[in-house]
Amino acid sequence: MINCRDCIHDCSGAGKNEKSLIIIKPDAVRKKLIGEIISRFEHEGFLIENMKMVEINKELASKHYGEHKGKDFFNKLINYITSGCSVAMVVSRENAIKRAREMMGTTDSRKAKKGTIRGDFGEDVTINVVHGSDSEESAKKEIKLFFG
Ligand code: DAT
Ligand code: MG
Repeated sequence: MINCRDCIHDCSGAGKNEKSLIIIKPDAVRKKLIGEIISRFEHEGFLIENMKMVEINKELASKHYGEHKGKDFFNKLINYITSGCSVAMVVSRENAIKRAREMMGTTDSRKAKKGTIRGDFGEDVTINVVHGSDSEESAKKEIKLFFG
């Protein structure tokens, strides 16, 4: 079996191809939103380059959210992201990072606009459906953390 990212064909289309790590978080998996969320990315021209279901453990969660260590919401965040299965995926297109974050909506789902993923399906600032990398540097780090 070969990974899509290793295949010889270029399915990405024109333009500068950028990658982002997207996580479909446990609340979205429980709400059976995996297909809906993947469809939204595909309809916006993202290529799904790699994908897996993952039960994020405390160690992986602490590494992924390392920048928030010491903040008052850190334990709540770790308990939530380790509360069930997630789907991690590497997606790509032109301006992937910015476009994915626009599609996700703002961190607090209650403030996210309707039509965004968090605005449509999120509950609050913790239970907010999806993660998306916030810079090229974070994307590289996060993709390595989840996919090696
Ligand atoms: P984002 O997920 O939009 O990139 P972030 O990187 O600032 O937001 O924070 C990571 C996660 O931490 C976020 O998805 C939910 C949680 N979080 C952030 N700010 C919070 C706050 N003020 N209260 C509770 N949880 C928060
Ligand atoms: Mg972030």
